[in-house]
Amino acid sequence: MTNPRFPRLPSSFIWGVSTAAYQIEGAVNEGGRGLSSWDAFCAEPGRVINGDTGEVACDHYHRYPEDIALMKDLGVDAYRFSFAWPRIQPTGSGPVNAEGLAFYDRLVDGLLEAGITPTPTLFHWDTPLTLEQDGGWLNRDITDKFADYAHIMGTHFADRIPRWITINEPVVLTMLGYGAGIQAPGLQLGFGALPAAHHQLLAHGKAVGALRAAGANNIGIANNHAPTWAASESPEDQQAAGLYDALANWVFADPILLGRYPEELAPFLPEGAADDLPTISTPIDWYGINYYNPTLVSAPVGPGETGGLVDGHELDASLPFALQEIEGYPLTDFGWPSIPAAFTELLTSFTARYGDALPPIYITENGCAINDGPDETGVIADERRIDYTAAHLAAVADAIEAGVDVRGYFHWSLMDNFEWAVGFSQRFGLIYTDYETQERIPKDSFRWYRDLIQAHR
Ligand code: PNW
Repeated sequence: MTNPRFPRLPSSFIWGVSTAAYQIEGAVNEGGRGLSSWDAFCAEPGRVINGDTGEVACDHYHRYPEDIALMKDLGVDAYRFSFAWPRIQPTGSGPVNAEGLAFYDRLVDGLLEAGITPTPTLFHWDTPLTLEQDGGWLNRDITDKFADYAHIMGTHFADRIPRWITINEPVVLTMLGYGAGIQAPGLQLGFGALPAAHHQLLAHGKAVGALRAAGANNIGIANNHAPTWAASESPEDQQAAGLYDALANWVFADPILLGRYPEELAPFLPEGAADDLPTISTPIDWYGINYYNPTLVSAPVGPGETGGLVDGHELDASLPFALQEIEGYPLTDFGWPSIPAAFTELLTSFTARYGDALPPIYITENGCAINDGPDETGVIADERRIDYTAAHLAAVADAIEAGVDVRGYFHWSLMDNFEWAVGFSQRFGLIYTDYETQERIPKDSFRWYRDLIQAHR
């Protein structure tokens, strides 16, 4: 590896970019789309920074041809996006909304024409509002509804879509959506959120079966993983970190890859959860990892202090662990530390933990918020995004050299978009989005990524 800005990956490596429906599409009231949990959450005062919503976002629903052209110019092999369930079934069950399917027909056909492999996620957090009002992911009924939806999509697209993702980051929806109340649906159930994890895992397993029954193949999940670092060697910190690790990582991976739950979390799962493990562990073809940064965990802090901060929100001080700031590393503009070595550590830990039970890995997300805008000449010199991404790709190359089977990388994100509870304040894109004019401006990192992909051809 001679040039640190040009890490070497295998020549067969798949290069991609990622987005999600609610973060880019806009057009929330068009094409017969039903409302989602996020439409309702954004409408609650004080939930999202600046009162931002996904109502317009990047207007991708109308501008997708331009976005496909940009991806073609970028030279990616594959595009990871998500289907909005409420566009397909406006209330989450029942007849298909033909206009919703037609939008994804146009998108998928446009991608194929541009030589880009569509890699859709069936669910990236935009729960149909009707289902959310019925308990959402806390209600087991959603798992069969999700399987029906998966079957609809599989039947319609199996012949055109060669790689599928069931669910995005059940950990984040569980912890931030149902546990800490930072994202939709905004519930603060603490460990009481774990049924939402179980139902997402069960929905995943049922969807794998439904997709295959519909003729779709090459199916994975996109799970967020963060190495858990204990704040010290003390038994208290070690124990707190172990519990957090089970909660943030292994409860979402062990059931799928090993067909079992981490023991310490069993008391928080719905009764009979173990009976669902055979469905949850339906074999998958590959495993998707979203990586951003590790987490530093200590035992609960003293009275009056909080359980730590997540993106500026205080966690409940009664939790049996506390999140600590990681010091000594460069920070992205979101305040997340950049620690590429922890990415290698994460990937090798997967091989060590799962051995032969681990299918090939794809990195389904990795990226950083760097909020630079255009200078006087219109150039966006986001050197720090190039540094972050190059270093994290080098970390992937290190993991491959250490024997981890990583097949591809989807950068988060193609373009600046609606970053959930922090609205438009954080910019993760290779392309700058001007939210006034909807102009897209490729950043320096876009040209760097294009050159990097070219160099591997
Ligand atoms: C992921 N955390 O979310 C999501 O899949 C994307 O939709 C999102 O835009 C991207 O990462 C950037 O945030 C995460 O608190 C949200 O560790 C929170 C965390 C990690 C990932």
